[in-house]
Amino acid sequence: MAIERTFSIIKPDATRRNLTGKINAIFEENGLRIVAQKRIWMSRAHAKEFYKVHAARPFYNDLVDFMVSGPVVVQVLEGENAVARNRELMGATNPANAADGTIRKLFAESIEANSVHGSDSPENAAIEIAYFFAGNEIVG
Ligand code: IDP
Ligand code: MG
Repeated sequence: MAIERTFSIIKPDATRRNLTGKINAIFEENGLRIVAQKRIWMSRAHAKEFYKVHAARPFYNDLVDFMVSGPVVVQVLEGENAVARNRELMGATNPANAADGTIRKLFAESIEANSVHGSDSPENAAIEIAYFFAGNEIVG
């Protein structure tokens, strides 16, 4: 299986509760390497652009408010089948539906404040990585 990269965000609900290390440990214990990482406070314009695919959804404005409510940790994760592997580790969007042991089952507060973002395809991973990181910030 090919080595792949995916884009991840540790969301404001998780940074607020000081969970960055616990979430990173789950990635590292499950074969994903953190090959880029920085803690940032997203601007509203940046958050709106990042989630523009959801602009027509009723939760869009609340989601943008939430994503700028505190710092986030943006990351590039690398490993075999990293996009799908990370989605497995994250669990379902709604923590009520997330499998035991997943990050969202363990840590999410709600369907909105669900602790992590992960790219949903290799194509989107490439777009999202380029949106937050320069090439020389990613060191495998
Ligand atoms: P995903 O993060 O599991 O890929 P998406 O459908 O892409 O889920 O939604 C993006 C984000 O929007 C979710 O992670 C969550 O924070 C928020 N969200 C999704 N659905 C709802 C909802 O029904 N109510 C409130 N927020 C939602
Ligand atoms: Mg998504």
